[in-house]
Amino acid sequence: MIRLFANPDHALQNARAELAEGLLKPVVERPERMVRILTALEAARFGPIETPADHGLDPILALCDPGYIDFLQRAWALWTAEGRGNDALPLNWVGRGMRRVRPRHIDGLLGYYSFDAGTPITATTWQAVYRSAQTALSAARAVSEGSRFAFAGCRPPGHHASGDTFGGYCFVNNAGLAAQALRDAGADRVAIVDVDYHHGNGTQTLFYDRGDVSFVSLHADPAWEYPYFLGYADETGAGAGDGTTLNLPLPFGTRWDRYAEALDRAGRAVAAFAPDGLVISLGTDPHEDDPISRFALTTEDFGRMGRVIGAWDRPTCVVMEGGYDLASLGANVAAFLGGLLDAAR
Ligand code: SP5
Ligand code: ZN
Repeated sequence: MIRLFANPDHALQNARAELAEGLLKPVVERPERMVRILTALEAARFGPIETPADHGLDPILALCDPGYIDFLQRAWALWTAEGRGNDALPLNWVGRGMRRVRPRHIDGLLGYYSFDAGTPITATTWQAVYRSAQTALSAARAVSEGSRFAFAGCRPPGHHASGDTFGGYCFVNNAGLAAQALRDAGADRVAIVDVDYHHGNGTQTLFYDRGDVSFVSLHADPAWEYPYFLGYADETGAGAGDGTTLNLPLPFGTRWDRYAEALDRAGRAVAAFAPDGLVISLGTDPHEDDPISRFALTTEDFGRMGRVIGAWDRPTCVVMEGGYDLASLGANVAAFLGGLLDAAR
């Protein structure tokens, strides 16, 4: 049994352009993505798509820096106060030898709280971010109340955002909120497994020194791929979290055979951690047709992935991350969730 959650306000994140290859290009993280996903889920008849409840700001403030959340809420007003009507993007960052101070001007604040120029803030971004967070919290609640599986149709995605930094189309870490919600509802240990093509740097950062939430990620080698500055195999956790982070970087061109080996390693790590709950950061950007990615998984492989993860036999909250090929996106998500359900039969 799986419960599905999504909020129409996802469409309020509808930005124009991101900086890529030296040009402002049309964003790839678009509202049409969620339309495709929900259409496919309805066609697959997994069950009704529920509107998430409002769990308020407290769970967000418990995981994130309140100064950062205040910035997200006020950024558009500060931006338009400068007489600007176009989407907001950062263009300055702290460099070596400079000070990580919190500036007052919006251009300084955008740089202070971000790590790329591909994640625009619009007039309605905060509303979409807030509802996306509530979607993850509602899916986690469904799992903690006994549903074996839940799916959070989150948009914007979250895994690149830490508690105080946006980037990679992400603002608030939805998977992290779900993991913390499972903890708060009584799970002693929660494992997050991230299968998005890109390393979930924000999630890793949030839980790096915690022993109660493990983070395992399969992703393109950051030496060659975004986000470049985290996700290497020698990052294994710190302090109480020593040994609870596992990064499995994979080469361009990775197909199911190689992916399955890494997923098997992830499964052994999850089994050793013995979590009471599992959060999957689901990106479908490992698909062979993804426009910004360089793995070669097929729609059938997402079904295989779901069956493997379902066989890990844990209460599981699936949180949507990336995946940008509109033609295969819905089928990939449906195949993954179908695989989970097959494994639990
Ligand atoms: C959630 C998620 O998947 N975020 C990904 C953010 C990636 N942003 C950088 C994209 C760089 C695109 N370069 C494309 C070159 C292909 N022509
Ligand atoms: Zn991704």
